[in-house]
Amino acid sequence: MNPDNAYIRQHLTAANRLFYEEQGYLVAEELLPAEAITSLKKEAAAIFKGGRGQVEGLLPVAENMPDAEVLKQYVAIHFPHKLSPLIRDFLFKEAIVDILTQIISSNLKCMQSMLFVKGPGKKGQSWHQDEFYIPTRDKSLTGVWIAIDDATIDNGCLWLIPGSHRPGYIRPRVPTDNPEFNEKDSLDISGFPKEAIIPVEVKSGSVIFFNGYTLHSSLSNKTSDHFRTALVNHYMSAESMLPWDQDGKHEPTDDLRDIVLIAGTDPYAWKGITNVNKPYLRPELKAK
Ligand SMILES: O=C(O)CCC(=O)C(=O)O
Repeated sequence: MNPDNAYIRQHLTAANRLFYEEQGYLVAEELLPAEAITSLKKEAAAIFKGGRGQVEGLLPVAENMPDAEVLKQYVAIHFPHKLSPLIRDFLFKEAIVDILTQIISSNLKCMQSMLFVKGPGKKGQSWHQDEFYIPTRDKSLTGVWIAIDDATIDNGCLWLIPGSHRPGYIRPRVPTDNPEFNEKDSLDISGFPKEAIIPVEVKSGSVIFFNGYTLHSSLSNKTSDHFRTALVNHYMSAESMLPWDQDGKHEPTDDLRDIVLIAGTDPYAWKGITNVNKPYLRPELKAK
């Protein structure tokens, strides 16, 4: 496969689509305009300052505390679209939805957003497949990773293993003491050759699309002064039910209806919509 086809220049091409099917990811470079990204960055500061509503764990903000000082205290918040109309609008960005409706389905729903701040020294996320956490019935889960800051190897960009979604099963997790990761377990990637594992460095405004079975991770932010802010939204086909109990947080369900319909029609609209997932701060593993 030509890795060049990993890059969406303006519109998705047949070669891009084929690349996505075979490699499980795509990169749309600088897809979103700088002004949109600037507004997102300001919104991130407002959220973590408590300006969009109180979230358990948010710390008091001293008067005139610079945004960077506030943000350095956090790794990520889950479900920010439930606090912020601006972030909710990002779920519907035309340039993103246009691509998703071509790689997933014309009927599209979103069930999760996550806003990563990841300041200097913050750890990364161990190897995983998103479908382990958010199971769909038709393997349509897709991550949309929007770079708010430039993402580099130094500040902890995404790493992934192209083509690793193809076997289409969830791999076992093993314990890890890798200090790069915030978790104590990880998918075992020792069977993959080094060259199979790639960093996805992208400029601010770029968007990475990846399949829910694609193995991915991120390492720690090794800079002393750069954030690696990113908004990550998860989508799936509206045709699939969503048996997602949030790792046991909720009662088992065959179809979690805490979703946002993004495009097309919802065959399950008759079930109504719920609001059970509340915004929460991602817990951080403290250094020993
Ligand atoms: O951005 C990161 O550091 C990790 C993101 C990720 O693993 C995910 O969105 O599933």
